[in-house]
Amino acid sequence: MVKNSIWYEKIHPNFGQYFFIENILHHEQTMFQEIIIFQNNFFGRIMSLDGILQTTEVDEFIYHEMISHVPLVAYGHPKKVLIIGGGDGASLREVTKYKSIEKIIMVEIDEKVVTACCQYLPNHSRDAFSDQRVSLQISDGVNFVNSCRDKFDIIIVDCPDPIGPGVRLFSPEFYRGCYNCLHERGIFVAQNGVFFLQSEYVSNSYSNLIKYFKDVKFFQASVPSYYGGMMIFAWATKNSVWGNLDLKVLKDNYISANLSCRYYNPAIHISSFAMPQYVLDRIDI
Ligand code: SPD
Repeated sequence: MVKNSIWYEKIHPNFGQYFFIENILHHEQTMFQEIIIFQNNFFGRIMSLDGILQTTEVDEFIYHEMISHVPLVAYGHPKKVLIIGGGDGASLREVTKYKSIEKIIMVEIDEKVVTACCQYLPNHSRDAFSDQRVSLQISDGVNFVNSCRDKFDIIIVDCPDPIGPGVRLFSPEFYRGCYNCLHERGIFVAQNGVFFLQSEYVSNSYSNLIKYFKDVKFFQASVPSYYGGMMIFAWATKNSVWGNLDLKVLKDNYISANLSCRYYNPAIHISSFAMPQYVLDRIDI
């Protein structure tokens, strides 16, 4: 891989997408995965892990605002948040916007991702790692949730696809641990892939989450660099109190959080839970 060449992402056995490399900023094989960060003249800086595009400077706001603000605004005045993964720091950046939050634990398995992203993707974290409320723990997320005695209002799983270190973050063992360290009224969310190409992520996570959680549903957003259409996020709670989200409550919570977003707003929040019929048919709910 060299300057002025092309980086290919093999999305599917039969096709992929490509990006021109203007400049390579970072290339490293860690204990866990291969990290590449390069410059593209349209998407800005792009990070990939093990050949899979993780984030780009230009469209990351869509993914990170949705994975963070959908649970946080719904909950209203969250105090304790757990982020699993998210080494680039952008979910953390969104979470630290809430003044009500007293404690944020972020568990990332690969310290090298955090270091590389702080250096080459500084706009992702924007100094969120130095927020006094943040505790960054470099460890395995599955072990963390299964040994944690704390209870969180919100758990955000900002993980790669279920490949390499990401596999266990889609397992029943992980979901059981998340259930145990979620507050009774808490909300769990996790990225669940681009449905059109990775529908098995949603169907598998539905059948594994429903073993523990009372209410499991999905919301979506289209992120251009995640090729293939809408990206799905799983949402799971211990009871059905969040069954019918009220626009007025969301607007009040949004205003009192004093957020300024580029993608998220309360109307998008409500509409993101509407799923096309072919998705519902696959999940069988
Ligand atoms: N298909 C790759 C999806 C990656 C989703 N998570 C990326 C982490 C961004 N913080």
